[in-house]
Amino acid sequence: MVGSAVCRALAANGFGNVVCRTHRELDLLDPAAVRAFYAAEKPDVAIIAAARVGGIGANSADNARFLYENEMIAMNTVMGAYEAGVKRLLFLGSTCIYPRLAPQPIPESVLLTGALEKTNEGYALAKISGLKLCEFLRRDRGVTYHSLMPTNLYGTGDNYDIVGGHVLPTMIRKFETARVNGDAKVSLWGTGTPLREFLHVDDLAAACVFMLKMDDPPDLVNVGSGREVAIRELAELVKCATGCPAAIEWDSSKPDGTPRKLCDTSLIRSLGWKPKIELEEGLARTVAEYRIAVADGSVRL
Ligand code: GFB
Repeated sequence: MVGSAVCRALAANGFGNVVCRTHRELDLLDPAAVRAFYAAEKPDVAIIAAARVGGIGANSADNARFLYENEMIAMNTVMGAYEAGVKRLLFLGSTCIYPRLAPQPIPESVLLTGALEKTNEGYALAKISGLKLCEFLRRDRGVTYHSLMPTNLYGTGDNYDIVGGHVLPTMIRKFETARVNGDAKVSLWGTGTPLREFLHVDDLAAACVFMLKMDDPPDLVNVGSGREVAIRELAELVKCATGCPAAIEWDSSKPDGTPRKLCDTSLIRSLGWKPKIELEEGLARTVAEYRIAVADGSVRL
């Protein structure tokens, strides 16, 4: 989802010579394959959008896999770029790198000041390693490697897996399925009280291009919409966007995760960037895209 959005944004900004690799074309867990890719393509800039990602269900069921795969991807792609002489690199992480009980909104400065949220500790640790590797290479070896930490993302090309997906696409699928089947109830996870922030992936892609155009960007920059939404409120928004009349049931045997995760975006805003896609607008677009994908059988699961 993120890689494709970044490619679209680069093309829209006139960057014609973009080399992309899908998961099938290049296994980022394989250091030799990554080295060979850099040696063959000799990019001026690398953007690390690839990751093993998933929602609270996927993360909490297999923290080992999220740690191992994301650590390998980060080490291979960042160190591989450095060894191949790439001078500029943008590493993408996630705001789950911050302490579970961080002050809200979460400033970049609270990194590593407290314990992480257990449900996605593996993913967070791998992303912290990646951003630290960028920071060390920049400080000690003179390359411009920097990181963006996006809040919860959604939009074009998302994964709609019911068990492993993130909350927003999962809700779209649940409400759409209930609408089409005429089901009376939709079952959602947790208590509905946690607060989350959602950013459309095209806004993130625009932020990536913006940061890459800066000569001397900060090491670590948050990117979010600045709007906090309770999971219950999100459920009502998705219910409304899909036009599904079903009642909502909360399954409190499922985890809530971190209670609140709103990132402080004052740094990126002070640099001159702000998001453009309001949640209601992005949701309407995403539901329309989901319906097209269902109709043509291309929904990513
Ligand atoms: O997007 P999500 O799965 O992950 O959202 P996190 C989880 C929140 O939505 C929890 C509630 O409070 C869930 O209880 N929820 C309600 C649901 N219904 C559902 C449902 O049907 N499916 C899902 N998945 N959740 C992720 C991390 O954390 O955030 C990742 O696990 C990553 O590592 C990502 O950092 C940005 O927001 O809790």
